Amino acid sequence: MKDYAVDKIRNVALVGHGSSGKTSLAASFLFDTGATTRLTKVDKGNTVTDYDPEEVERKISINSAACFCEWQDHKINLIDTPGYSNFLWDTRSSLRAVDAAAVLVCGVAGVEVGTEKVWGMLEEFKLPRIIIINKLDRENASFGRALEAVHQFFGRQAVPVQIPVGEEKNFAGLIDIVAGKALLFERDESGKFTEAAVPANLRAEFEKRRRELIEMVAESDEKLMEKYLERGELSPEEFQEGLKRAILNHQLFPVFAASAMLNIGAQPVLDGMVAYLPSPAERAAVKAKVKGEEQVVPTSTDVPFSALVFKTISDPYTGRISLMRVFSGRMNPDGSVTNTNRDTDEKLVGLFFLQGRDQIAAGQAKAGDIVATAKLKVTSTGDSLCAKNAAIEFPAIKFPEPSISFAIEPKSRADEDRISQATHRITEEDPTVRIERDADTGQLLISGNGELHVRIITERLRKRYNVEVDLKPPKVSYKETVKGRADVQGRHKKQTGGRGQFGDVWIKMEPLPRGQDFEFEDKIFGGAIPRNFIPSVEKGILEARKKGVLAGYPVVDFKVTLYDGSYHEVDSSDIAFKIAASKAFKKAMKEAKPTLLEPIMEVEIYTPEAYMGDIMGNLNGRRGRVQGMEQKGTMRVLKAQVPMSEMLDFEPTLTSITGGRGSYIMEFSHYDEAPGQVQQKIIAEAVKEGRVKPEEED
Ligand SMILES: Nc1nc2c(ncn2[C@@H]2O[C@H](COP(=O)(O)OP(=O)(O)OP(=O)(O)O)[C@@H](O)[C@H]2O)c(=O)[nH]1
Ligand SMILES: [Mg+2]
Repeated sequence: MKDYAVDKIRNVALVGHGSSGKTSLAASFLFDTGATTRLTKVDKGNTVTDYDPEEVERKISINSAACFCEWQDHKINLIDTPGYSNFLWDTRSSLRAVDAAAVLVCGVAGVEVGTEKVWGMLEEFKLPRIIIINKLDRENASFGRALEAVHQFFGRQAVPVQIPVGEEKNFAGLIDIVAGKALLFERDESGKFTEAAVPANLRAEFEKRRRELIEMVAESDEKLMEKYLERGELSPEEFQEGLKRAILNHQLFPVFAASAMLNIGAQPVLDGMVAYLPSPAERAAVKAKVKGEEQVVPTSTDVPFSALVFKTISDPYTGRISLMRVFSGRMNPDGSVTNTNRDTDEKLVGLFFLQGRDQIAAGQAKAGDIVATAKLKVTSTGDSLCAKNAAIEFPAIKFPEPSISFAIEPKSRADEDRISQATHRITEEDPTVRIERDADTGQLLISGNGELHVRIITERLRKRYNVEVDLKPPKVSYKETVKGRADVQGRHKKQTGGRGQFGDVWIKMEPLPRGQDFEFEDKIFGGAIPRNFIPSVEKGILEARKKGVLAGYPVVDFKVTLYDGSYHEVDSSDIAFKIAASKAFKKAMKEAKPTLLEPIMEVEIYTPEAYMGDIMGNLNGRRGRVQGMEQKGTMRVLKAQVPMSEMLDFEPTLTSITGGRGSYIMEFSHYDEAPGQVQQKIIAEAVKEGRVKPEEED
């Protein structure tokens, strides 16, 4: 492939709510630039970027995928990211590899929960962005309404650089506001178009939007504003430069119009990427720790090599593939690099560009480009690679903690044996998955970002690693605490034959405010217990609190004060005091009005107005408390707090109530006391599972 100078490269992520058309638009780009010979389709399962069998089957993107196209003498590296909430962690890491983003907004639904989530990420990483209102061919699509929603959510900086010609089944193309002409597309998906004058019926709209755009550009810069006020105009150069600078500084987000499915409007978006989005050298400075000190890493090929591994793909055939964004320097395919995080050298065995799953040999890895390599030994996602001794380390990539757990049961002994090997490979690729044995129940737990995520991982276990498992209902992490006080003695005495054991403690237990976890106070005076045994008392309580007396869940938010006790010159030991403390803990907890706490989730539901009533009713049945309601664009946003145990099957319910138009996000909020009836159920369950045993008295 041709060698592109750094100013001829663009790195752009396609982001947006699930199903807004990112993968389809990538398909149009690839076809229009000749990277593919036909227009591929998500619904046919033949796209370049949704190549994983699970993606093909479910027709959604699960993983970020890289591809590139060559357009107007530029190389545009694209990352097609997932929009579905369970997989947004991957979208977030991919944003570390790009210099700008294209935000897709559905022309029917407008701004949705995923749009808002990705927008938040773009703000966090301060990335310039363009907005594409897609699916304008669909029934009920409206550029104006979607734009209105964009304004409400993200502000007036979103300014059209295009307006559509026709909508819904009459969507025929667009007017390029900057060039002042119409582009009329064939509807046969060929991407062919002819240029024409702005049609008379759209003239007024065009003039108005053009004025708006010029004013926004003028407003973004004092000098331009002066010129504009003086002359009532900007020269084409002033306007073009001003527009690009405003986009770079996040003062303006140009809005495009498209139908990815009909391949209408894709090429003008590529033109826009080349003209308005920054090259790697123009982006905001990237900082890293260089030999321990924070510095700017210059986008130059004449300085030491540095790159960030932003994604790892575990391919059963090629092995491990590491995708990296090169920030500085250059590296040959057989070069040696240092993994700064692990302080270990890695030998490269080849470099390539990814076109979906296909590998295209790369002559070099150069500053500003995105490249991949295979078979690195120790490197994982988030690690920095650099020239030997350069010691360049980019900020780590943060991954979310899993929010849901299922128990998995291997179907056979052989499956059980294969699990640990597979677990390693799976977590390497997806650092947000945990597969671990629960210390209390001995059950194997799989944790992830949502039900779909966990289901996809079990499918992957089966298809890729030949491990068959049954998935059991998700577990909710309950906790236990006390509401009252207790004052008890715990005594451990075994003094028959040989060396005896003796420990004796008096403790007080009392509740602490929610979230304060645990406190231990030592109030022993006058040597009732020798000082060296006091840490053992605390340890005994720490160990005992891992399993509460009600249902075997961890005990939180309480204080223990050790205030008296006795010991034996010979028979007292650390272990004897630990046991005495643990006995005292159990006794005290039983006396101090123990109770169960359940996790409460903060839920935000996005829905068209029509379904509000049904959703509120449904939340009531789930013990939900509505906290507030907002209107944003065409959508209502409902905020509520709902116990986690009630939300486990909410996803399919919401889909069926809203016909797939509603969506939600959920985050842990706090722990709250569970109502009596719910507690009884949890306790009965615990007894059945063997988490708590019948009383063990001494
Ligand atoms: N009518 C119409 N349908 C579209 C358009 N773009 C995409 N679709 C359809 O919408 C569905 C989702 O498209 P995708 O390209 O997979 O959307 P996505 O944003 O990649 O979705 P995720 O990756 O799962 O977040 C598919 O059935 C597409 O055929 C469009 O412009 N018009
Ligand atoms: Mg997709």
